[in-house]
Amino acid sequence: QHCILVGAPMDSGKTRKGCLMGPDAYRTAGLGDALRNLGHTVEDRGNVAPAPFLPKDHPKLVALEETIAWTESLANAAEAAIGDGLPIFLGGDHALSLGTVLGAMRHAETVNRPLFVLWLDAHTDFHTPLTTDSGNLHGTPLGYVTGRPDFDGFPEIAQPLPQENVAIMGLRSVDPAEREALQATAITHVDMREIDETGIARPLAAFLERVAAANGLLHVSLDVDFLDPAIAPAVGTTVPGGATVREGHLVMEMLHDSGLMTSLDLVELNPFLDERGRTASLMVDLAASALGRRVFDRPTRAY
Ligand code: DIR
Ligand code: MN
Ligand code: MN
Ligand code: MN
Repeated sequence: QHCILVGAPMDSGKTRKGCLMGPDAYRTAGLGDALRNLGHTVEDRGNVAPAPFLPKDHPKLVALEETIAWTESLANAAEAAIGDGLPIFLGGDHALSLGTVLGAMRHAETVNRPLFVLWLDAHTDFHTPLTTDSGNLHGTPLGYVTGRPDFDGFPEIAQPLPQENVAIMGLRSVDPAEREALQATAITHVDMREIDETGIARPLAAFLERVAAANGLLHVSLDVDFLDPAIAPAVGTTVPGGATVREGHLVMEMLHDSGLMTSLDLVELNPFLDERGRTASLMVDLAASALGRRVFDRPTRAY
């Protein structure tokens, strides 16, 4: 495959700084070579910059104008890259997915195929600018792309992502307003208890079967805090009880075997909080698994 690295040093989705160092941490941890060693071609498009913006103070929301500006530029970069190969967006905080998923939606519309989104996260990121308590817009991308209201100033969502096309896995920190809104939707939500009880392979296979049956495109958004903080400490919003190294790799290996993934976000890495690059290296290893690194081959799955 042709892998396209797109740096998104976005740090405006929350107050704690450091995610702007993420793209260079992934490059330093050897993401490009890892993909080349798997036989892929790799093109690094460098880092995206936000569209011009004028910062204003807002009573609640953090860096609203900057986040809107990033959404505009990232949607354009994402739409272009998805047409040229398999883009890997190097975050940057999770607010970057406001733009990358929007770009993927535009591309899907152009090629007339449905887009599906797999969200690997401790959190649902289903807030609107009105329901967020923290004011951190990294908690809103799934609300935005599914067409929730009150995203004033952001690019218009012409055709929202259908709720049935979204699955969130790894959940263990859901704000009350998000829980109530999410439960009224058809969004698949898999919490850590379900993963404990059935394993992650079962709900993931069920979702991948739906993507395949619809001939869908699949955007995967991997938040570092999907993983347990004991193995992935370099994230501002750690929540204990997350996915293990093996659960993370199993998801990525199944994604590879499915052949369905068409774009990937690596988000919320804060290298300032890392321990000698161990979280960056784990994220690179997970991306490699998603692109075909394996111990032994498996028979190709039906989906
Ligand atoms: C929290 C944290 N729900 C918020 N969200 C995070 O600020 O809205 N998402 N960290 O990944
Ligand atoms: Mn997130
Ligand atoms: Mn999270
Ligand atoms: Mn429910």
